[in-house]
Order: sequence, then C-alpha cells, then structure tokens
Amino acid sequence: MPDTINIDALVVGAGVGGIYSTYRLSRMGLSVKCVDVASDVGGTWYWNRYPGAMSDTESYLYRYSWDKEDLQTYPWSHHYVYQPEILKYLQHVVEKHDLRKYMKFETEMTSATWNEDTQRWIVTCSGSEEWNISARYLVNSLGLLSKVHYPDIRGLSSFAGDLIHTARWPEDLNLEGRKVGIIGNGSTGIQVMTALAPIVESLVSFQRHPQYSVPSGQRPVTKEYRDKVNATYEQIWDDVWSSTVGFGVVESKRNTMDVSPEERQKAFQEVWEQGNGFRFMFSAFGDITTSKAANEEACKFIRGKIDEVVKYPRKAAILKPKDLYARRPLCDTGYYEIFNRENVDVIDLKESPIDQIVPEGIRTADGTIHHLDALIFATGFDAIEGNYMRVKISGRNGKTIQEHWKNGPKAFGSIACAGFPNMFIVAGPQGPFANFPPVIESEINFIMSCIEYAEENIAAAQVEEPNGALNGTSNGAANGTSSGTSNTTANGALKTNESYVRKGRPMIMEVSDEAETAWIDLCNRLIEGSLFTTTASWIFGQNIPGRKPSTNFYFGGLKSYLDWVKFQISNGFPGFLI
Ligand code: NA7
Repeated sequence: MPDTINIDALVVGAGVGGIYSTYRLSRMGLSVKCVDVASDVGGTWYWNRYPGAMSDTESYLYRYSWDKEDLQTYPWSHHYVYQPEILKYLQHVVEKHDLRKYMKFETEMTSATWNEDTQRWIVTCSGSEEWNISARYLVNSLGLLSKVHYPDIRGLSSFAGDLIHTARWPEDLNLEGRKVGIIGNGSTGIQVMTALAPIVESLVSFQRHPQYSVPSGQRPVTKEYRDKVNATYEQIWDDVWSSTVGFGVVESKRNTMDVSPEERQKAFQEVWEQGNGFRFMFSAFGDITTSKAANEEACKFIRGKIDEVVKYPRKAAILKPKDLYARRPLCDTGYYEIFNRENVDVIDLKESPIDQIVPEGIRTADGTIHHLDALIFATGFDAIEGNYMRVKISGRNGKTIQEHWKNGPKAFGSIACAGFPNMFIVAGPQGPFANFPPVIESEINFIMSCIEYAEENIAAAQVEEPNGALNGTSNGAANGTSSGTSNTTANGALKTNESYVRKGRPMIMEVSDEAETAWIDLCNRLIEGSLFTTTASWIFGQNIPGRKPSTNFYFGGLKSYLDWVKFQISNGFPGFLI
C-alpha cells in the first residue's frame, strides 16, 4: 500500500488551467500538489504536436492576463502562436513562478472518493510510483478537448501504414514524399493539411462535412505592433472582460439585412482581409449566429471566396459547405489554396462513404482503393466529459460522476457539481462559449473565491471555538498540534485549517441541486434561437455516435458570466450549501 500524502489541495492536470490553479492555491498558503499523466506541463499544447498546430486567438490574448510584467516583456513572434511557442510560454510561466516544485508528472488520477468522515478527497494515482493523496480540495483541470476520438470505422486496425491521431503525433514521424490520407477537416484538420501539402507526395482529404474557413491573417509581429499592444494592454483586457467572446474583436450590433448588398459585401470583405474566424463571425454584423437570412449571406460570401480561390471546379464544389455557418468558426493560413496543388485532393464522403480501411489504404463505397502510406485521424475529441468518464470520481453517498452526468454533463457555473463537496472543475461543461484562456482564468478566479471563502470561514469559526483549543488569531497561528500535513509552508492559516479538520467540522463548499439545475436551465434557454444548434459538432456532444445532444456551453457571453460570478460572490455564494 502506498503512503497517503495529506495536503490541502490537489490539482489534476498541468495545462493552462492546472498551472494557474496551482499558482493561486500555492499563493493562498495552502499545501498543494499538481499531477499530470503527461511527462511535462502544457495540457492540450503538450499533446497536440502535429505540424501546423496553432492557436487561432491573436497571440497577445493567448496568455494569462494576471502577470502584467510578463504581458509587457514576454516575446511572441507571430500574430498567432504555434504549438512549440505556446508550450515554451507555459514552461516559462511555471519556471518564473516556481511552480514545478508542486508538480508530479507521469502520474494519473485513477480514482477520487469523497470521505464523509474526514471530509476529504481520497485520490489514488498510478504512474511511475503509486500515490494516495488525501486533500480537502480537489481541482480537476482534466482538459476540455483532451480524450482523443477515433471513429469506429471497419478495418481500422488492419491498416499496414502509419496510423496517427493528431493529438498523439509521433515526434520522429517523417511524412516527406509519402502518400497521406486524412479524415477530419475541423480546426485541426485544416491546420495539418495546410502544413503537410507542400511536403508530401500526395494528400487526400476524406471529407464528410465541408467547413467554412476564413484567413487568419497570420504574419510576423512587428516592433510597432508590439509597442502598440504593450501601450494599450490595460484597455485590451478591459475590453475582453466586457465582451461576449473574448477574442479581442469588435462585436457588432448591426443587422446584416439592414444594410445594402454593396455595403454587406464591403463589410464581409473587410473582415475577410483582417483575418480571424471569430472576427468574421462577430465583427461585421451582430446577427450571423441568430438570423438564418444573415447567416446565409455570410455563407454565400465564403462560398464565393472558395470559388475564387480553388481553380478546380470539382474540388471547389466538394469544399463548399451547404449547411449554415454555425460551428466554431475556423481560420487558416491558406487552406483552400492547397487544393490548387496537383498533389492534393478531396473525396466527398457524402457521395461515396468509407466502406472500410484496408491494409493498403481506404476503400470507399464506389469500390476505389485509395493507396496510402499514412492515415491521419484529425477526428477530434470526446470533448468536455470524455476525460471525466474514465476516472472513478465518487462524491457524497458514493454517487459517481458517471451517474451524475448520465443525462449529459452538468456543472454549476461550469465549476462545481451537486453532491461533490469541495470538488471543482476547470473548463467543465456549461462554461462561456468564448476564448479559452480568459474563460479558464475566469472560472479559476471563481473557484479560488469559493476556496478563499471557505478558508476565511474556518478562521472565523475558530474564534468562536468554545474550548479554547485554538488561539483564535485572525492570521490563524494554530496551537501547534497540527498533524504535520503542512510541510510546504509556514503560513499559519494552513495549520489552523488542519487543526479544524481534525476536530471533525471542516468547512465545505457544495453546490445545491436547485442551483445546478437552475444553471443548466439558463444555459438551455440561452441556446434557443441560436443557429449553433442546427449543426452537429462537439459543442453539443454530437460528434460521438450515440451520444444524446447536450448544452455544453453557456451562450450568454463572457461578460454576463463574469457579472453572474460577481453576484454569486457578493451575495455569499447562494448556490452553495455551505
Ligand atoms: P472537430 O472540430 O471535432 O473535427 C473533427 C473532424 O473529424 C470533423 O471534420 C468530422 O467530420 C471528422 N470526423 C469525425 N468522425 C468522422 C468519420 N467517422 N468519418 C469522417 N469524418 C469524421 O475536431 P478538431 O480537432 O478539428 O477541433 C476540435 C477543437 O479543437 C476546435 O473546435 C478548436 O476549439 C480546437 P464531420 O464534420 O463530423 O462530418
């Protein structure tokens, strides 16, 4: 039996969310550990190393807002950061704030069980060595887009060449001069295809639904541009916190059909030239995602661009989407252009579906065998709930997260679940549909407010302790009888908490069923009228065959989420049965 390590807080996952959670908890004076199954920090950016992997948020916003000095000084080379640069940035943050000492890699949480007697989470971890951890707080930052999804295609394991998922890209893989096939043309697929087209012998995209994509506007960052960003950073972040999608783009209120066709064309052309998917969807007009007529205008414009760019009419026809422009908006660095190359082709799976994967490649329903040396799956993720379903997390009365989420994943304010005391989720279900880094920061700030509230209330309760066992000082200097679990900090508050826990009356934060249900109802109401519901994607969990669609995001916008969080905090956390 491995020894049990007693700490205040365990963070699971060392990606963008896990790093910031570890920073906040350690600065609060709590004893904290962070585990990750990977061999280093990075989360999404540790795993997704495929060629062309890039964030589609402007670089100056694809970072933490809380280190003002770093915002001014840390370099970035392009308007959109590529994966190696993002990973380097995250490693830099960890080093700069000395967080590595709290982290343990190649360590996977296998179960987490709430213990009613001790009011603690008992977490088992496997990896290079087995660990049992007993923690008062469990902060899961397991990743929203993390569990890889392979579609169930007949014959998949029979393929004789290299079979690769984009999120598990082998470091030594060389595709130069090889015949490559790819399934999946979402954000990932279009990035990897654009990067591979010039180096492979042939590239065939096996495409089910074509997608709308617009130019990203990728280019190197000039000194003048960087100076301008630095000079206005305060304003930039203020604008993000008061925006809907947090992408640093203008969010128009103008209706598409209120302007003349010429003006409409001009507005679309302007955002097309500036680049960025979220800009195209939200800056020219304000009703692209809510009005079918408006949406059709955007569709017509992009289809026209595909016709202009792609010189082969057969390929252009396959690449032009027929459904609405209502998935997460994509942007690219020359995706449609690659189809002008002789070595790049696209197969319409609607016309001729994949019959089966065979050792030499893919056989489509028309009997053609497409010979391939390598087959890439850019087929996305079992998003949001995927990583939670494979861990046994048992809350109050032994109820598991699988049971709690049997009708779809749900979390109050995206951070906490009813029946799972003192457990928090970063980037859980029903978080704001907006730029991930500011969303993750906002959710963690909310989680930390909950924990701070609990900690402060322990201290207050001690003052009232009748038997005088504790000295009752507000800074929490304990009476020295702590069980010694706090070996990382001399901060008195920590020892006080430990003493209090030992007395059997720990402070806990637990969301009520009613509050959780009310949040889900609100999220359901907010998607009424949204065109996003008209297309099947991971946003509603529909990319996994057989899964019931569920409302996985809060579509009220980042600002309104933050206003709601402020209300929760300033009203003493009404959603919690404290
Ligand atoms: P996505 O956006 O979920 O895209 C997955 C792609 O894989 C999409 O084109 C799917 O086609 C395709 N797919 C999945 N299963 C199949 C089968 N069985 N046959 C053919 N094609 C299939 O994942 P990404 O990794 O691109 O992006 C995920 C998020 O990461 C993205 O939104 C960003 O936030 C970052 P379909 O459209 O379902 O026909």
